[in-house]
Amino acid sequence: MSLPVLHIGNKNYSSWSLRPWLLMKVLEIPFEEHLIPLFDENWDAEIARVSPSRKVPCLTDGDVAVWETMAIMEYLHEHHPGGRVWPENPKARAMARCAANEMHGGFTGLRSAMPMNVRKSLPGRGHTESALKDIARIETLWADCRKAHGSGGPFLFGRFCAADAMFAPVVSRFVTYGVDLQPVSRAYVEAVMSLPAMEAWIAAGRAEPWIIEHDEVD
Ligand SMILES: N[C@@H](CCC(=O)N[C@@H](CS)C(=O)NCC(=O)O)C(=O)O
Repeated sequence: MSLPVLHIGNKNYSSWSLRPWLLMKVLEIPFEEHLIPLFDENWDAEIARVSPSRKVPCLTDGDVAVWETMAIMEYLHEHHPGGRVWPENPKARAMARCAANEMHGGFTGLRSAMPMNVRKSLPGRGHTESALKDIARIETLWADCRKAHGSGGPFLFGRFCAADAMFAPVVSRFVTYGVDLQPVSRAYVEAVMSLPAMEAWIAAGRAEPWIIEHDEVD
């Protein structure tokens, strides 16, 4: 039987692609990766072939296509039960889903002022009022998750789960833009950045030749 295929965009820029990719790597869920460089000359034809929404990420598993990041997380949860994608504890699981969905639907101030760019170091850039407001909320959320359910490990709910995957691009942005953080957040950033899969994604992003002007704040 063939492996599911995760269709992703450029590793330097595609924050949505990083999320399911990292989750599957950390949880050792086997998959093949298909990278389509965003907006290059083959983009329109390639993305139309694999993703109904014409966006990445999209997971194809046989004749099933799953697009939208949160839908991919839930699909993986159904196919890999046992408290790996979401925490096993129901209270922790509810909070993890809230945190992940808050990330999915929000923090637009941060996302527009500090686009993910793993190969750059831009300390002090992008610190707009709305980005700082989002950052304050993220720090509170991370601290609440760690305090309530984080005793079993260094991640939001102890062991790495989908909520951590959702925040991995935020972690990367905090590093790129030199965001000043509380000690709890700093320790969490360190834990995510030290994941071998995160290091591998960043190394691959740094090696990419493509530049998307729109995502370059300098
Ligand atoms: N809501 C979508 C967002 C996906 C998304 O915006 N992906 C970007 C790349 S990071 C994309 O494919 N952009 C192409 C386009 O907008 O045409 C999700 O959760 O997966």
